[in-house]
Amino acid sequence: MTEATIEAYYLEDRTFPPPDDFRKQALASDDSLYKEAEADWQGFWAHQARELLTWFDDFESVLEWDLPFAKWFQDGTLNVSYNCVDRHVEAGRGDKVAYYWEGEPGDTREVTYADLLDEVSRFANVLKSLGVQRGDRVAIYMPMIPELPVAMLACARIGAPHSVVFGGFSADALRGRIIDAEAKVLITADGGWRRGAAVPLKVNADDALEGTETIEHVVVVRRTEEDVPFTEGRDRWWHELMQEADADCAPERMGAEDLLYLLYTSGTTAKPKGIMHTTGGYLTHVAFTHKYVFDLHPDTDVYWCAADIGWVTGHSYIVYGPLANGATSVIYEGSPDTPGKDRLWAIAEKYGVTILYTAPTAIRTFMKWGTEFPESHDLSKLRLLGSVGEPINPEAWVWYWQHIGGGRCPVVDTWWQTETGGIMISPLPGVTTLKPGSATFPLPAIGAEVVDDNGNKVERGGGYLTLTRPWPGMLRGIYGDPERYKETYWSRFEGRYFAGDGCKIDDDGYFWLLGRVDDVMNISGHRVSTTEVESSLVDDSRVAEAAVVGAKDETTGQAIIAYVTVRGNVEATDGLGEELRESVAKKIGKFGRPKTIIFTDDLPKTRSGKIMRRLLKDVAEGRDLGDTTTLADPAVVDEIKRRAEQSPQED
Ligand code: 7RM
Repeated sequence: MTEATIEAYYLEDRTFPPPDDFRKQALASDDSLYKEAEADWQGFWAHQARELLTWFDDFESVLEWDLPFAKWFQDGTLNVSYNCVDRHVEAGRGDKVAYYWEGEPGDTREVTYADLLDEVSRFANVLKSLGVQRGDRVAIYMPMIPELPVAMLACARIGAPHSVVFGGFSADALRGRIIDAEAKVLITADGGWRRGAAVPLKVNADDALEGTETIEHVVVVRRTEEDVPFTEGRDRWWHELMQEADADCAPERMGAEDLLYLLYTSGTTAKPKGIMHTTGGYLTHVAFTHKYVFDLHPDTDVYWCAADIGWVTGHSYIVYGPLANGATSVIYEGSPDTPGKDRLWAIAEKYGVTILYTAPTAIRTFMKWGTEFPESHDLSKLRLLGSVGEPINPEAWVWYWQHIGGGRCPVVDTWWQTETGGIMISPLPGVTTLKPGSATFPLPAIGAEVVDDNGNKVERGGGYLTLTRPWPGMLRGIYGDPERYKETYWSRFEGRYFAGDGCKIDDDGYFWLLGRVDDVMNISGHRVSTTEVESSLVDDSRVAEAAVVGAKDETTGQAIIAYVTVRGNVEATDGLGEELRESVAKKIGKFGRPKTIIFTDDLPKTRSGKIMRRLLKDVAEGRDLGDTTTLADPAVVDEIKRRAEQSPQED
């Protein structure tokens, strides 16, 4: 199929029903899950909890809901590491591969469920020997190596909540999180490989620990084998401790509502929020969604979520969901362009990946690099694709479907948040007819509605996304700050969880996520979504990526400033800028026409790949830049500032 045909499909507003052969083998191929959930949504979750998990003590209480505080399966007991590891070994699946791991330099490891049981048990004993007790918090700051899930599961085994801090975060960010959680032990590594260079994790960790008072020991995995500073008494090598450790460690009987982990996420203030996730409900939610959204056939699928475990996507869909379901997954340590821009496709081919879950920003980067990279590998084993992290523009969706999925794989666009714990709005690939760019419908048992400024339900049209019922994976609060929890999520609309996302419901009832509401612009009284403008810019096949901000403007309130990167062999001329402005005006209306288009080689992104519009807004409004420490590549902003000064402005 040619590019021109794809464009034509998009213009036709084509929909994608599940392909027949996909539907025939799918776990869900009709509306029965939705029906069961609608008849009794609490009963539905209780059923899933019992079907998908192994409980030490069954629960009687399904839900205690004292808005906004939920308790799921309160009186049940279970252990997350037992559910993710032991029971698969006990069922005779010890030799099954849990993780095919590949390091950036090309070294590989196969970790079976039996290996996991051995290592998790040993490391659980290591933690105990270092004085970690049930309820103590453990900080983890590691590269994407198998020891990372082992460390998380070992914490879960002994009932010590973990707080994983993404390895790309700075020493300052790590320090703040350790202080807030009052962590007792820190687990890290000498370093990790990224674009051929060693990320100095241990050096950062030492820096972070200056000014913290609670850490008693630091456990260090040897990965890059570079010399690192070592503090006698406090610091211990992982491999030495593991050698001495006993390989038997009985999993703790945990209450369903015991804290499983904290994960810090940025809000609108400078202080990150420690999002709390607990045991039974969380594991039920991630196991259920991982099974049905990805149509997981654990005996034949090779599943790859290409996120970092340091983000919630990795917690839920690399570690807890897939392991609870006994899946075989791929983990890759490094950068997608090392040694070449085909690295992901080489890995997918090598392991026979059948399910791939990644982010729109990655997909647009692959588009920019060109189709020759995926085309140079056999991706015919792929049968399902997923997207998460931001709205996916229809053009990227169709490109992913065509050039990665070979036009045969459903694409599940999954909306959720750190706070929701697991996927909330998404297709079921054997059931749902897809529309490129829409996350489609709330999953079975999930209550999601769009409301207007006054909190009135919007049946069709745009507004704010809210969640109307508790769900088992929901955050239980913000660590140490119940007031902020109420205020942030439960005070804007009475009785509803406020997600902070704009959303439009179309004539067929499909949900279209429009980005954060803080990104909604107001141009001469017209509400324009940054996403809508971005989407129409990237519709042009010459555009690789676009980020749009509303900058203060004397006459129109806000003016639309668009930062645009073009595809490989396209020249970024003033003429192209003019054409793009006109084409947006045509698609959205004159008020949607960007005042300025600034061409740039790259966009400022957080390390999880979200575009930092706040910085772009600062540039557009000529302000000094605020905090840039969460940027993946700080050099990008200087370039953008230079380009902004040179770009023609139009009214
Ligand atoms: C999983 C994750 C949450 C925010 C959320 C949205 C945006 C995520 C989608 C999406 C449109 C999607 N957790 N978001 N997925 N927007 N469509 N499929 O990303 O806490 O880091 O971010 O991400 O704005 O509120 S997160």
